[in-house]
Formats: sequence, C-alpha cells, structure tokens
Amino acid sequence: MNTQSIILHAVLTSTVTTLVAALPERTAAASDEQAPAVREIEVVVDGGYQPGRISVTEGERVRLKFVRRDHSPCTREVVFSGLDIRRELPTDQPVVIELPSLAAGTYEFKCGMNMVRGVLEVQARRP
Ligand SMILES: [Cu+2]
Repeated sequence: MNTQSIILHAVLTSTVTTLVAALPERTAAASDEQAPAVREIEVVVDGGYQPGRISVTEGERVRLKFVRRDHSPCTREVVFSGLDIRRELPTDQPVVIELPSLAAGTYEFKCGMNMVRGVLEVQARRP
C-alpha cells in the first residue's frame, strides 16, 4: 500500500464510522417523541389479584392488563371506585384499562361484590 491509499482508506473508514454512529441516535430520539412510554402491568385474576399490590409513580402512564383465569362469578367485574372505573372481565380474555394520570395516594380495586381486593399505590415523585 502506498501512502496515498493508506490516507484514502483512513478517510473512508472514519466517514463510515461517523455515519453509522449518527443513525441509531436519530432513530431513538424520533421514537421517544412519537410514543411516550406507557408501563403495562399484567394482573392475573384467579380467586384474587396477582399482584395484589401495584406500585407506580405519580405522573407515570400506566395501563393495567387484567387476565382473568377463574370462572367464579365473584371476580367477573373489577371496580376502581375512586376512579369511576368498572369493567367486565371475561375469563381468558385480557382486558386493558388505561389509567388516567393519578395523584399520589392509594387506590383500591375490588370485585363487583367487594370481596376480593387489590391496591394501586401511587408514589409521590421525588424532586
Ligand atoms: Cu366478588
């Protein structure tokens, strides 16, 4: 290799490296803007709620996916009385509940008969 071709090779290599490095960054920034992160939490309903205590952070976008496995009439409905949410849970058909933005605090959810309970705990955001 003569000097000229070594220099040309070096220039090409650094150009390619720069282009490759620039690409993923731009892609990541674009997807961040388009889709703010939503945290999906699966809750299995089988004679109770699993997990029975769900902890999220204030301002976090949360979606609960209830998957009911049992056939007991008890768990047919889930009710978030403080949030005015009441949903039917057909067995083996996931039901997604998009939660509104919640203030810090504790929100109970129960079956339609007030027998089975779970708790959604919204932690205050630390400054
Ligand atoms: Cu019940």
